[in-house]
Amino acid sequence: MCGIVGAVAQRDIAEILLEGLKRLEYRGYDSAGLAVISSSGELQRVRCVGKVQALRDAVNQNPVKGSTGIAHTRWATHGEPAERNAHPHVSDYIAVVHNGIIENYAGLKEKLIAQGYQFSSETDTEVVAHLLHKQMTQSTRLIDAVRAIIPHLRGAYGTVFMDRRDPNTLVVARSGSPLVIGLGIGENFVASDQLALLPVTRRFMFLEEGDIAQITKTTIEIWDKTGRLVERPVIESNAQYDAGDKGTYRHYMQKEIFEQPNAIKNTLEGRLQHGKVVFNELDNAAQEMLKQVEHIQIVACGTAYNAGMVARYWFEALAGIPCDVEIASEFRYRKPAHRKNSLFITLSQSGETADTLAALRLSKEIGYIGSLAICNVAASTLVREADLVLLTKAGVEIGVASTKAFTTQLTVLLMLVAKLGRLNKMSEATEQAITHALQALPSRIEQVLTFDNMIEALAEQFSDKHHALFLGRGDQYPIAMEAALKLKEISYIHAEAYAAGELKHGPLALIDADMPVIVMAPTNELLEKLKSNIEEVRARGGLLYVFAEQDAGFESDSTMKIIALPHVEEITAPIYYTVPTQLLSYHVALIKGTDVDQPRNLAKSVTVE
Ligand code: HGA
Repeated sequence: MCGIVGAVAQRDIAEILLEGLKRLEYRGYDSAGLAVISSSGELQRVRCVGKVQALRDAVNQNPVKGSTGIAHTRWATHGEPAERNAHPHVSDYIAVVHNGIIENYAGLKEKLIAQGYQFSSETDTEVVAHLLHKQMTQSTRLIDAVRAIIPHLRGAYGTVFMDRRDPNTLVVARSGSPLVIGLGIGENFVASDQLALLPVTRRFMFLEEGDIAQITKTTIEIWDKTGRLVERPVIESNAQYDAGDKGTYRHYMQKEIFEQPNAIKNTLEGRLQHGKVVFNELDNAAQEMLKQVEHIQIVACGTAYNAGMVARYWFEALAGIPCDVEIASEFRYRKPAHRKNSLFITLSQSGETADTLAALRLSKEIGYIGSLAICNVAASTLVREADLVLLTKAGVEIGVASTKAFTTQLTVLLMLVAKLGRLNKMSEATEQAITHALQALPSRIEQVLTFDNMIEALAEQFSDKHHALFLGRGDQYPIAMEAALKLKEISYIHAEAYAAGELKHGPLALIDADMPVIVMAPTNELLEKLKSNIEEVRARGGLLYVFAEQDAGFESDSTMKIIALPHVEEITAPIYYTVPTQLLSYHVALIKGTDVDQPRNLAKSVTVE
């Protein structure tokens, strides 16, 4: 989602701000802007709709100079993407950038208008700028004014404030939206994501919920939510990010699809030993707690939710542990009932997903036996707040449509199934079957990636379609859901997923030659049932595309195209069958000419609810 970069330095910082925003581009946004205080105390603001490159062009036309400034990429929540709504928002000498939503902005706006403030945007953010300006008439220091207005703001936000009359100071506040301070020598920085600041520093302080900080060139003071002056640890980051690093690939998404064998290898490394799953990060106390688990509640959003849905089949079938899965935005407002000895599992690539974080916080009130986060970002809020953490080692995922994060989440989940299963009543033989299948998985995925050309040719047949139906049974049903989501996200084709047995209860009415039906048909005990469902579609003139094993007994003809894949172990088939559907969505999107890495209206790391 939107990105924040700020700097208080001893050099011109326009280029640092622009480069920082560029590095946050992958998160998805619709407009961008910056404000820099000049040496004579002027506020120079440049904003535009569109990409950071457009902002850079505008800055080249209207150069800004100065050593203190703030910048922002906006993903609109209140007010259309337009220059007037782009951040920073200004109230006389105050400038503000903001991630998140001020939920009570309407009431505040009404009062401010009654007091004579004029609004030039439809955003909730502009309310904060005017409110702070009003408060500045009673406070001498920016920090005092910020502390005075924060209790009046409801919602989730990460905010950076600047006063052009005090060009040596930035004030930042975090409540529900991440902020990190980057430490330099004689200069300091702030951003919503450390990746933005890697060209200028590797030393970071991560703000915690409710923190307010005052940053100058040489000092950093942080107050926690109780108003106490606190120290936050300085972390040396080894994060990697090279904006130009697509190698020979056309898109980050394509690169990330092809990185999956390695991402899975890294995620497995050191965790499979002699046919057993070993999580060194879970200490004795954690193991004792896991022994008590009688039920699992998984909560996540989007692709991560689909991963949770696959895990439900695994937890129940392989480990014998009842498991429920729920979308975080539903769970958090549903007043869920308490369950005895239930483990609360959250999944999130970024670890900053607002709804998932809120669900995790709610789980602590409900009284789960403990919480466990599966996440790709070690320095994220989710990782800090969960009792137990299992990291995926996918590496930075830039494409908005998640690929390697999904398959590595599934990899960790399957290891967890083995771990919890063994603490329950799973046999050693089942654990060995799981570890064996996981060990073989990277090379299996390498094999399936060689089908890229064939799937590229297949994609031609989808690009003029407006709808598509994905079918699966058992643990392939959530893979059909993920495949449909991927096609929607990047090709803008309307796609739905159904459990194949559900077809005759409604969706069969949709079948005609314009509705391609894609079937996930690995060899397993449900294959015969699935074949009957396929016949139901054929009998009604449907056009089928079936992903199956070479010897599954299917033959291509004019109504059915078989994509015959090499053999894979049954347990890991959901992970393996995901890959060709990722390639299919990618190639359809290429043919349609969409923005594959930053699809319209979408953002990575969904930090608003
Ligand atoms: N609500 C603000 C900021 C939006 C945001 O944080 N998006 O991720 C706006 O609409 O400008």
